[in-house]
Amino acid sequence: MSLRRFAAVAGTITLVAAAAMAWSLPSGAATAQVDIRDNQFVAADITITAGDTVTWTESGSGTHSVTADDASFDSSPACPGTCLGNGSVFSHMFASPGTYRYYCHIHGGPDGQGMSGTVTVVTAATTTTTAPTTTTPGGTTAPVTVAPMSAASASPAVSATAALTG
Ligand SMILES: [Cu+2]
Repeated sequence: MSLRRFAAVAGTITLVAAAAMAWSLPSGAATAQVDIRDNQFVAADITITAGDTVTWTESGSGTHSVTADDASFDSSPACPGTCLGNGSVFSHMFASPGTYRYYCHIHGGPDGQGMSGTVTVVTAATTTTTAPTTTTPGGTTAPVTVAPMSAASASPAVSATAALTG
């Protein structure tokens, strides 16, 4: 493969990857980070925009969970038992505005007890967004058309239909 050909292929792959990302993520979606320590969430209270994702990463050495008061998400439903540990990552996308309290099964509880935190989700700013345009290099975009059978060859199909409805 020549260098020029390689560059063209690499460029196409980059375009496809960019298109895929634009397709899967809401416009302007961001990711907020929260640190899970022994025994607190840092920052405990964060504010994000609807559609954003929060990623919790444990830097502590104990066992913890990220559990919503309203059960809308739970990193570790079986905790205590199976919990997050050092290096564990948990993510949740918040689609709707509101205030979401969460806590650790082991060191906290609902309503802000002990090891707990709050995610405040505000409405996304109103922006005019255009649908992402995707290109499929080498792909077929034309609809599949089926040629009608000629009258001469239609009789087997007719008998098949009769068998189905009979
Ligand atoms: Cu904990």
